[in-house]
Amino acid sequence: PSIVPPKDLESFQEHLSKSTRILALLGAGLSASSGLPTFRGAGGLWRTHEATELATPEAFGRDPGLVWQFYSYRRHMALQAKPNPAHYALAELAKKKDGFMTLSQNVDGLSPRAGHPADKLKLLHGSLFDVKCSDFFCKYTESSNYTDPIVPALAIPTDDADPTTTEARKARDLDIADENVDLPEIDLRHLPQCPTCKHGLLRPGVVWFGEMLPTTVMNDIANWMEEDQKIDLIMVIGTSAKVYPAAGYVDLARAQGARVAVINMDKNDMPASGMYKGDWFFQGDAAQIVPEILK
Ligand code: BJW
Ligand code: ZN
Repeated sequence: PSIVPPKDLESFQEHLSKSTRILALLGAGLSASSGLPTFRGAGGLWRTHEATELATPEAFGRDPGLVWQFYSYRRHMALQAKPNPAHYALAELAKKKDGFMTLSQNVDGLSPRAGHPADKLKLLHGSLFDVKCSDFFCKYTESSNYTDPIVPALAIPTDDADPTTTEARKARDLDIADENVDLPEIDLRHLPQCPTCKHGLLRPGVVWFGEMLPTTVMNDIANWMEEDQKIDLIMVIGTSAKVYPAAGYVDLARAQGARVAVINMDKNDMPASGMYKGDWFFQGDAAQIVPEILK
């Protein structure tokens, strides 16, 4: 059954069909239905740690073993997860519309796996499957590394459960996120090592707090958004829209004429600048709403 008010659906779809330049800004809520946790609120805890506190250069500097176990777990979960109907609906729209661009804060690889055209998908915060050297002066990077675990020391600790049954497999997968399960101490030498400089630790190719977003990504977006060009619509999907510069694209798009459509589970999670006349707020699970409004 539809959970979208028919009047809103009608006016949104009419605007969408007339729109020639469209942005989609994606956040963790898009992948929530695929079983991947969000950052803030419920689910934002990993063991006893706030996810946002592990996503920092300081945390990696202090305890690279802990941070790698967090990311190794997330790589594993993302590889097990499947794109949901919203990922597919966005990928289809991107293929159909010329003036379309997706700005994704997600690092889980689900949009690419749903077939989203790569030239219309900008990964603002990198990818769990990119890896780079943590030495500032070393330029080593690697993309599309799907090895799970990335090194043997990061294998999820096995318990006594029988690994041949699905239930046991599930229990095993979730083990390391449970704070009651002991986290193994990992010797630094057993963490991923840089093959180029031979002394740096490798780190996930994601953007942590205080770090710059990839320059090429920022430039591509700036070019697409060139000031004098009109933007008709920005869809803000499953994001708390609190992290900058990502959240700032809503206002930049608005300044170029865009109407804003928010798709979020929580009616309080709207862009910082609030809602304007002519905007839409579709409340609910993105995996259900996005395919419905893009139909
Ligand atoms: C559902 C749902 C369902 C749930 N259906 N919906 C200007 C002002 C103030 C501060 C700053 C500023 N400019 C820069 C800053 C500092 C900082 C920042 O923004 N801080 C704010 C928190 C205030 N920004 C940075 O540091 C950025 N870098 C930078 O600015 O560099 C320049 C610079 C350098 C040096 C000095 C100064 C400037 C980098 C930001 C990098 C963010 N990185 C992370 C981790 C990525 C790696 C990883 O995945 O581990 O990115 S943090 C985390 O937040 C992750 C996310 O992409 C990002 C956004 O989170 P998201 O996706 O919105 O998730 P949630 O959990 O917040 O929200 C989920 C939403 O879904 C909720 O609304 C739910 O209701 C909803 N939902 N289920 C629909 N089924
Ligand atoms: Zn290196």
